[in-house]
Amino acid sequence: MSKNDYDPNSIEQEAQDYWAFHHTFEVREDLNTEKYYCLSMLPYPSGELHMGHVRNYTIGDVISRYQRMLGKNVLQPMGWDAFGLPAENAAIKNKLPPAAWTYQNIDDMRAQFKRLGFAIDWKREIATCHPDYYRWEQWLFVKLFKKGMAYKKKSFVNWDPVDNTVLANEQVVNGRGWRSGALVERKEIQQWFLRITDYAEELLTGLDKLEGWPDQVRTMQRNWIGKSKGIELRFSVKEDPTQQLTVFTTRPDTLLGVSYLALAPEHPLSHLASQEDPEIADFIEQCKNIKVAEAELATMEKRGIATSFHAIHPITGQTLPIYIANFVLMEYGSGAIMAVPAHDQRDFEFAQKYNLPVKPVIRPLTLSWDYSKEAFTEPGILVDSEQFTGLSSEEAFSAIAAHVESVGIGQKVTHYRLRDWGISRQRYWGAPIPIIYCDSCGTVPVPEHDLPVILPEDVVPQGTGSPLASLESFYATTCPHCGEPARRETDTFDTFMQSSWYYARYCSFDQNQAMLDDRARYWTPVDQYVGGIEHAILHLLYARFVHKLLRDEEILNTDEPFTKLLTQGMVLKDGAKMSKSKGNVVSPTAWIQQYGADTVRLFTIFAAPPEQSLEWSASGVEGAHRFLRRIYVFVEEIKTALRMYHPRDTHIDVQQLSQEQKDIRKQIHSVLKQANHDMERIQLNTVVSACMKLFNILTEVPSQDKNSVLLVHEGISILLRLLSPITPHFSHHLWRELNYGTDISKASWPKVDNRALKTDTINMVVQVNGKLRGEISIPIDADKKTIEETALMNPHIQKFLDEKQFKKIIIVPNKLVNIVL
Ligand code: ANZ
Ligand code: ZN
Repeated sequence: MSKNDYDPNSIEQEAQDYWAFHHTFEVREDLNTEKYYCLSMLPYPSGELHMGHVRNYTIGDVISRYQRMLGKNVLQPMGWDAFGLPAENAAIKNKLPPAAWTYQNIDDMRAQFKRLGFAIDWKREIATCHPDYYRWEQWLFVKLFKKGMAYKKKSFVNWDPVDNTVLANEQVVNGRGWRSGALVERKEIQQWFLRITDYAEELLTGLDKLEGWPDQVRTMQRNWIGKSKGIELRFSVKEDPTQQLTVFTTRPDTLLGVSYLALAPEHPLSHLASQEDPEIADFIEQCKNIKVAEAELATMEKRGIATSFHAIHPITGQTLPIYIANFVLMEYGSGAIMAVPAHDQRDFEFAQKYNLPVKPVIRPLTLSWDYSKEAFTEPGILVDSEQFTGLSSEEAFSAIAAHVESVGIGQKVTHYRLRDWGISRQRYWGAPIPIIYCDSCGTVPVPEHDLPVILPEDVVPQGTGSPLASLESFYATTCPHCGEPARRETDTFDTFMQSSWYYARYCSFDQNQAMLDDRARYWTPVDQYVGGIEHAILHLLYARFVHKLLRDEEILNTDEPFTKLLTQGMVLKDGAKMSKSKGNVVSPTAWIQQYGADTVRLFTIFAAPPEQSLEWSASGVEGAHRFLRRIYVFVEEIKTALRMYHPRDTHIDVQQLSQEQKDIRKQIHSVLKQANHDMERIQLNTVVSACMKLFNILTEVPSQDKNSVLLVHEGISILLRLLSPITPHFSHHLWRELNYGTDISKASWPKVDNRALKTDTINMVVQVNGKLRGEISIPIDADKKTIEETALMNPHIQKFLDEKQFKKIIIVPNKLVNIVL
């Protein structure tokens, strides 16, 4: 390699040393400068850098560096989502404690991240498995427990009867335990929950204001919260006048079409029915062992069993059978439904199977409907509905709701699909839940001065049972109230707990007296959040919820944590998502070694718009590298000429430029204008296209005089600054080489010179009495009087003018002059 050759490795090392030595990316709170908090979702420390990371963090880094050059006080931190299942699985395999594996991975990955040159304030780094971090989560939990926002209730888990352990959903493979192969059972155990449902309405309405979020994500969150308006209606039970059966329906307009009622298997009335009937007991038992995701409800086979109970229709007085059905969920509404087979597809399929009547009560407005084939589920006009016949579905909703309210058997209600957040995990590698159980005092939170409850880090899980539950040194303690021997909670927090407030902790990373402080109020909300679409629902919803909890504790002072959200697309290889299971993973490390970080960064930015999927391409990487090399070689060639001018002598006197040079300068600034526009809307790939265009313009400047050199001088300075967020090392090096300054990351973002965009003169057509008679050329900023005079003086026009007598002159700016005689 000759001395003039582009050598990314040494250039990148040199730039990174410079930034480290000057603490370039460490930031402080500064009330005099506009703050900008740019955050990328924190990685799980798997130990292996992959292309998804490179893409995510490069996009975040480009935004951060750009905002920095706009003069803002920019925070970009990094940390590790360090608890979780993979570490436990690795521990079982390697017979090493998860802690050792995790800390080693963090060290490896930090080095890989640093190699990419991200503008991160590394002194704020956090690892969520560190007691300094999770102690504040425990602290918050205790506060929430005392307020009643955290509570315990029974809920189902996947139980492996051979390994005697609770399995995470991803450890259940085809209904069997991943290690033992045993059929997984559903088991009900006590677990901790946070009352996110108290915030359902605010979480929903808040989405309207999040205009900086993709619509897709907002829609997904709306659907997840699932607000439904309907009525709750009580049916009397014929056989037992002490019983009333409450159903929830969103379609009170279909009330006259009810042909049976159906209960969830866990419903109390189902339980009552099972006591006298072993077949019913058996059916309920079978339902218990089938775990249904909500999405499967629509497609799975509808099964049920009749009870001996009947309900009385509140309007017709008719007797309706009561079934137990596998598609009715205990956790939604009231756990019981009024079934209308003519207008609900699930009810229809069930009715077909068990020979129950289908009674149409809603007719479509126009088309005709074959009610024996499938349910008609749209709104329409009521038929066969007594006094409500002839109403529209909408009118009937109000009329029937009013009716049931007036006779005292029901009322309007709103339900949310959102459930409270289950935060207990029966796992070892997580933050301990700070609760103590005492035989006399009950459930006691760990007092603040005893926090953190530290997770022992030297445990190697075996995959059977819960390690903490059999670790006496952990669970044996004394009651904070009465001092008697007591037992610690051995469940740990869901890892979503850690990722729902880390963005705030970066601001107060070294605070050991409180969870957060003024610095968190200064930096939050995050101005730009960048991460994967796979977090569209849970992570983002939990973080929004915890932000509101912190606001209500007066720890934070805004409503939402993330003002803008960018969800970057996937990285594909040959059209398929890069993933270990597909065996098509391209490791970025070797590519970085061969071509340098800047090339890999440039490739990931150029190959696709940030939100779309990116197809990995070796030739694309080579192309990116060639582009940088061409710039490098070009700069080497013109270096001597450019260096003759000190930056303060490089002012271009526009008046002195030739027409050709003016045209070139116009091209440079119109490319810059487009690049700035795209940068602002984070359309980063076309910023790179702009850089390519700009470079081509510069290579074609005919170099004759001082002004040509100055033009190239200006153009290269723009080019390096446009590129610097994307290829920071490369730009840093050449910026210094050309004596533009010492640190391009502190240079100001290039501004468009609007004068350069203007053409000096424009042509206007001249009409006399509406007829085209000539054309004039006038200065672009000419005033009305000048235009009029130029038109009137024009020899072609003059011959049409009658002794300069005219009635008026109409001017259409930049277009035409009409002289009316
Ligand atoms: C009668 C009816 C007639 C219904 C009709 C729908 C259409 P969303 O909109 O999702 O809230 N339902 C109520 N509780 C249920 C439960 N625990 N498990 C399963 N299904 C339940 O859905 C509300 C509708 O889902 C309710 O309105 C009820 O069926 C059913 F033509 O009542 B509907
Ligand atoms: Zn006690």
